[in-house]
Amino acid sequence: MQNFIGVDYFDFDSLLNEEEILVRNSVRDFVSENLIPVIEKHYEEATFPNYLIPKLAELGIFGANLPEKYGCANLNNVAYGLIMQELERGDSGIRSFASVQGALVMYPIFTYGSEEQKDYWLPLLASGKKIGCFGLTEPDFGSNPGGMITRAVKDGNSYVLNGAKMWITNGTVADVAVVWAKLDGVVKGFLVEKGTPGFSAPETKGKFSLRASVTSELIFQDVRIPLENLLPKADGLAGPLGCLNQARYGIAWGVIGSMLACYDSALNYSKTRIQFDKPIASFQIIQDKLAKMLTEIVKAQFMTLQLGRLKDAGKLRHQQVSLAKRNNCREALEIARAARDIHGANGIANEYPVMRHMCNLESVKTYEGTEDIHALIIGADITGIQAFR
Ligand code: TGC
Ligand code: FAD
Repeated sequence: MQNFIGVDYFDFDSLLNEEEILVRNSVRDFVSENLIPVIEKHYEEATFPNYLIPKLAELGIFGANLPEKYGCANLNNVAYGLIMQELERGDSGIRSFASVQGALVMYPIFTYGSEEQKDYWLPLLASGKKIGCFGLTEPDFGSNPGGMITRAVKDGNSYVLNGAKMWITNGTVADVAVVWAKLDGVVKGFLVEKGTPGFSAPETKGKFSLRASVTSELIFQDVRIPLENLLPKADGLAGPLGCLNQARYGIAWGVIGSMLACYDSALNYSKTRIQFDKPIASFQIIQDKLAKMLTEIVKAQFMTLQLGRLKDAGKLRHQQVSLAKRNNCREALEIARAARDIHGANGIANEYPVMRHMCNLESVKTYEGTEDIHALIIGADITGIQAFR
């Protein structure tokens, strides 16, 4: 298979160090060789390519920006972001898998966990021997997770959990769920292991989006877990929201991968598709669409790189993450829609990746905070007036 080139219209690569380029290129090759040849089949059959998990672990993808002490790659946040970009060029489902494992399961254990929890879980999760999920959203509380109903009550040497979570990536296949529930009215994080009596995680069927990704409900009926399964350092809604910053950061990079895949497909298609005796790429309207796509890719690349540099410098504010997540998801969808249009009827066929990316991006725009919620986060920051309620 021919190597994927990507977009480097403004010599973006000159702003990356050797390690960042090496990491990006190895994940890029991995995706070209191992994921792209099989992804359409998985998408059609609504299955996740489980057999790639050990290979992803070998590449150091899970929790790639966490310390080596726990079996992680200890990469900087730009290299981490480039990994997300390359995975999502293949499919948002595989990036989602890596996002959840690293940013939403390993990160909270690393940040809020006890030494015992870190020593036990992080190497298992980094090596892909165990899979995790993150349960925040509930049937009646999505954008407003602070209203959650799921409760934990202390009873002797246990906490007893009751409630339900919905739309949980990897829920059915996870060995451990990071579950957010109220204990005496305060949001706390709990580790709930697969097989704990009263805990079930049925798969959500019938999705038109993120089909190559497992999505589930989590149900807790008098689920008794030991006291040491509480994440001791998470206190209040800021706990789960802190994890979301990590995942939203990864998404801001990830969707650039979808942009690259759609743009690449549209550009190639337009040069070979003949109408009115000429390639459609020779028509001004098509060129305008391609120019707009390229422009948004270049803008997203620079904004997101600076986001990563701020994160590495410890200066990143969560409102900046919201701005990038919101912008990049919206523009990725616009690019996917324009690419779909340029492919004409072929744009709806699985011979090309654009419709799959387009459908995936509808979820990516919604999860980790909808476009409108991120507008309100930015709005509150710049006006000082909170408009959620
Ligand atoms: P609010 O009063 O604003 O904040 C409560 C406390 O949290 C602090 N805080 C943050 N801390 C860290 N990072 C952030 N981004 C934070 N945002 C707020 C805040 O300072 C406060 O701290 P303290 O110490 O004063 O208590 O909370 P609110 O109830 O008004 O809600 C704010 C809002 C709406 C922005 C928030 O609830 C929100 O972000 N809603 C969107 C929900 C969301 O994004 N859910 C995602 C679920 S996980 C998911 O989708 C995974 S997809 C996985 C995949 O990739 O497959
Ligand atoms: P709602 O909150 O009901 O929003 C519906 C609409 O109302 C949206 O347009 C929204 O922007 C708008 N709206 C809401 N409040 C306001 C307001 N104050 N002002 C203006 N407009 C508003 N969650 C997890 O916890 N873990 C996961 O692993 C996970 N994985 C997911 C995987 C997939 C495939 C999907 C689709 C979702 C996943 N989610 C997960 C859930 C996701 O985070 C939520 O869907 C998202 O936060 C939005 O919540 P909601 O769907 O309940 O929509």
